[in-house]
Amino acid sequence: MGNFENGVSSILDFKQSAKTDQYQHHDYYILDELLSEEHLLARAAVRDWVKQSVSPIIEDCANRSVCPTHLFKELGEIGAYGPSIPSKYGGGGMDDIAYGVIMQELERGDSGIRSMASVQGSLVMYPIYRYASEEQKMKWLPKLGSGELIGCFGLTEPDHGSNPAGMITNIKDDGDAYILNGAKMWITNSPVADLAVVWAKDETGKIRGMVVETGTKGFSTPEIHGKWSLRASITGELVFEDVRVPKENVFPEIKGLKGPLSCLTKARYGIAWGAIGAALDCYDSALRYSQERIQFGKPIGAFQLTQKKLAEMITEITKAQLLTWRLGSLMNQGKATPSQVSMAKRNNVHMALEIAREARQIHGGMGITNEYPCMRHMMNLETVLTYEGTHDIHLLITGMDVTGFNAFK
Ligand code: TGC
Ligand code: FAD
Repeated sequence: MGNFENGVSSILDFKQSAKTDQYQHHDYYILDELLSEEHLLARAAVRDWVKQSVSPIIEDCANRSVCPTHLFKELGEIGAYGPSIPSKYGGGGMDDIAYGVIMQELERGDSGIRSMASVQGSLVMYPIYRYASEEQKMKWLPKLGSGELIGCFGLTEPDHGSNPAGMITNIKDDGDAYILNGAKMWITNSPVADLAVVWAKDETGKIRGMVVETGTKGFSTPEIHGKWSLRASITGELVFEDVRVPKENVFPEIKGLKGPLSCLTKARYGIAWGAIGAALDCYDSALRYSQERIQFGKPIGAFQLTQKKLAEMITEITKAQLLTWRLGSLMNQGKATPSQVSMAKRNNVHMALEIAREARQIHGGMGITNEYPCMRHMMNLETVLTYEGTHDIHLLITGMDVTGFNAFK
C-alpha cells in the first residue's frame, strides 16, 4: 500500500481516550431466526471488531478527514474482503447473506469503512474472479483477500458519471500491450491503491476491463480534498497518460457495459445491507438518548412526538431488513435481478438518510457534535445516496422495469 500512514499514530493515541461503543442489536421481527449459525457468527465477529477497532477512532478520523489506513490489513484478517468469493481465490467462501450481514456491521461503524471493504471485495476482487484468466486470478486475488494489496475501481469520469457508456478513456493496440489514455474521477481508495480495475473503450468502441498497477509509467492517482462526506475514506482520481498495459492484464472475454455494471450489482447489494447498519446505529443512539435526556421533568422519550419519530424509525428499519433478507435469499439462489438490487439500494439508503436526520433531531444540539454518530452518518449517507448509481437513476431503473419504457434513451 502507498505511504499514507500520516495521522495513524495520533489516531491510535486518540483511541485510548475515546468512549465505549454502547450499540445494542435491534431485531423487532426476530429476523435472526432466518439467519444460519454461520451468518450469526460472521456478524458477531465483525460487530466485535467494529466496537474494538472502528468506534474508538472513527469520530476523530472523520473530524480530521484522515483515512485509517491501518484498518485495510485488519479488514483482510477478519474476512471482510469478498465474503462470497470462493476461499481458493482469497474470499470467504460464504453465501450472499453472510456478505450482507458483514457489510451491515461495517457500515454500522462508518460508511467509509464499508466502502473500503465493498470496493476491494465487489469492485476489484469480483471482476478479477469473474472475468480474468486463471493465471491473473492466482496472481492478484489471494493478496487482495488478505489486504496485502489494495485495489480501486475506475468507471466514473469527470464528464461521465451517471452515463458511463459515454466514457472517453480509451486503449489502443500496440503489439504486446495496449496504450491507455484518459482520466477517472471520484475513485475510492485510489491514492493508496496498489492496482486499479479500469474500464476503457477499445478501438472498436467496446468497453474493456483491465488491471493497471500503480507505479506504471504515466499513471498517477491524485487525492481529492474538501469532502464533507465519507471523510474517513480516501478518494482520488486516476490519470492515464500513454500508460502501457500488458495484454495479459486485460480481461479476455467480457466486452461492453455489462462488465462493470455486473460488478455494481454486487456492490449495490452490499450497500443495501450496509445502509441498514448506519440506520440502526442512529436509531440505537437516539433511543438511548431519549431514555436518558430529561426535559420538562421527564425523559424526552416519554413525549408522543419523540415516540412517533422512534416508532417510524424502527418500522422503516424492519421493512428494509425484510426486503434485504429476501433479496439475499434470491441472490443465493441466483434469481435476484439487477432491478431488484436497485430497488433495495435506493430504498434503504434513502431510509437511512431520513433516519439519520430524525435521530439528529432527537439529540437536540448535541446531535450536531461528534459525541454522537448521527451527523457523521448523515453526511456519509449523502455520498451513499449518490455513488453506485444515484437515487434517481435507481428510481428510473425501477420505472423502466415496471413500465417497459427506457427513460435513459
Ligand atoms: P444499458 O443499455 O441499459 O445496459 C448495457 C448492458 O449492461 C447490462 N446491464 C447490466 N448488467 C448487469 N448488472 C446491471 N446492473 C446491469 N444494468 C445493465 C444490460 O443488460 C446491457 O447488456 P447487453 O448484453 O445488452 O449489452 O446501459 P445504459 O448505457 O443505458 O445505462 C443504464 C444505466 C443508466 C442504468 C447505467 O449506466 C447505470 O447504472 N448508471 C449509473 C452509474 C453508476 O452506478 N456508477 C457507479 C460508479 S462506481 C461507484 O460509484 C463506486 S462507489 C464505491 C464505494 O463503495 O466507495
Ligand atoms: P451526474 O451523473 O452528473 O448527476 C448529477 C445529477 O443529475 C444527479 O442528481 C443525477 O441523479 C441526475 N441525473 C443524471 N442523469 C439523469 C437522468 N437521466 N434523469 C434524471 N436525473 C439524472 N465512481 C467510481 O467509478 N469508482 C469509485 O470508487 C467511486 N467512488 C466514489 C466515492 C465518492 C465519495 C463519490 C462522491 C463518488 C464516487 N464514485 C465512484 C462516483 C459516483 O458513482 C458518481 O458520483 C455517481 O455515479 C454520479 O455521477 P456524477 O457525480 O457525475 O453525477
